[in-house]
Amino acid sequence: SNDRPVPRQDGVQVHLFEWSWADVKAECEWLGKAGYTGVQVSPPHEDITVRDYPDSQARQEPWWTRYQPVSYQLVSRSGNESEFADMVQHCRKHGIDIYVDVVINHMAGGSLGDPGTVGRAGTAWQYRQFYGDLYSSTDFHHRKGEGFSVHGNCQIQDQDFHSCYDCVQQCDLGGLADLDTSKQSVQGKIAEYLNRLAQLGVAGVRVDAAKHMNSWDMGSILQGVNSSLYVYQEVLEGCNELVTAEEYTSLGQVIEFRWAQMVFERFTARDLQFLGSEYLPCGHLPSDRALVFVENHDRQSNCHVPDYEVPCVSLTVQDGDTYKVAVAFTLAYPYGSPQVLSSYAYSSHGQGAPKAAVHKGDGSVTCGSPDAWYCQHRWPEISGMVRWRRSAADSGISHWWLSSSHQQVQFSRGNTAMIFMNIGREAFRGKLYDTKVPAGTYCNAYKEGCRDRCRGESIKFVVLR
Ligand code: LAG
Repeated sequence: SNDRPVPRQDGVQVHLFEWSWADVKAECEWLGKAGYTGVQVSPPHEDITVRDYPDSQARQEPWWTRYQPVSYQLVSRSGNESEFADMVQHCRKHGIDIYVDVVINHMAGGSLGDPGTVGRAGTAWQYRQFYGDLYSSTDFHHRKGEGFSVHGNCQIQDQDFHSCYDCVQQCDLGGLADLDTSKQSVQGKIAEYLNRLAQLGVAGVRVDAAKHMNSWDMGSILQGVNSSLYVYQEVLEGCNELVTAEEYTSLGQVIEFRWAQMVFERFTARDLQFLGSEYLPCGHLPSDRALVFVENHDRQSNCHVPDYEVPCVSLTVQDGDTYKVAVAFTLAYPYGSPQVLSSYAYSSHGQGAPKAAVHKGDGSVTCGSPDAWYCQHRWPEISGMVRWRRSAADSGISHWWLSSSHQQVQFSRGNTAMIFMNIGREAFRGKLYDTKVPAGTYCNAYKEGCRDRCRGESIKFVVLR
């Protein structure tokens, strides 16, 4: 049984990818007013530092250093522990929960130039041998003889997902030192880290690479963790894989990647038939167990970058209007807990964040300027739909209508919220009369953004006889 909290159904969280604690803190008042309810921050633990990375004049180190823990000290590019704690407390005052991306499946592997032997906070480490005095060699898996091996452990290979359950959870993920999470002492150290975050006021955690940890081990870890923590786990399930998302649903929510896949397939095919949670490929999780998005930071790094050979399997910010409509649809649809990505342009897989801060200190932001932060969460099409979702509260879908071209969809949620989507070229000729929404003047949330009153475009519903 699961007594862990989940976010309110009409809430929306935003992943402020690579933002500093000072910038997140400065954003929370705006977020609270806009109707957001939570922020996922980048991993706060001590990570590796790399030298000689490309574009080091304009950019910070590659974003992926954050997924290589050296210790659980809260020292990262985003700031130190007191800045972190200050952010958490400040955001709470504005009704914004902070969710932490916790990387507990593995420890650092290194790469790019000299990986260095000390982490960002000065902790000495050596691949698979020791990480300060936190972990030593016996805390890692040593599963020899499966696939190719590095320092006495196998490396996860694509075919393992369909043929070797234990390899997925005991071999190394992309060269990263795989913790033996079946060991009680390892479980205890991870639980201690999560409890420390909860004590600082953190409301939830995204469990990175959860599929690569056994769900029983994960359950044992969570047994020692403060029960008010919201948990959502990254289980990147493909069809017919041996490790399934369902194994993790009793522990918390699971990231429902099949939502992103369904949205990508329908919008790319420009055919909106079979749009919705009942059409997810090879099954779907119950709504209160699922976290959904159109894209995440990994997906953006796979798409439209010349140096990466992984296929693009989601819409990304580079898809322009189609992306905006797909995000709006995700926010309008009452399934799962939605997450919006707020990122920056990257033209290669690992490209780091802009060096300039988001908040300039005079109250203005650098969002949208070339080579800077996108701030997708502030776009009117997205922040307006955050408000729309709140106004729809917990009403279900009614009056779904699909045009014969399959390029136009409309539906209502209760008697206050209605959406018309058009991804075709012809003008929308929806069945405007077929709704519970009474005659009156309504705000076009998609155009208006999140402002309190409707100052821009309004839409009039009249009764036709
Ligand atoms: C995740 N979820 O399961 C994260 O969402 C994803 O961003 C992480 O990969 C991954 N799992 C491990 O936590 C990212 C990058 C990788 C990067 C890794 C560690 O997508 O490219 O690997 O973080 O920094 C990098 C190099 C690899 C190298 C590895 C170890 O790119 O070539 O083998 O480091 O040295």
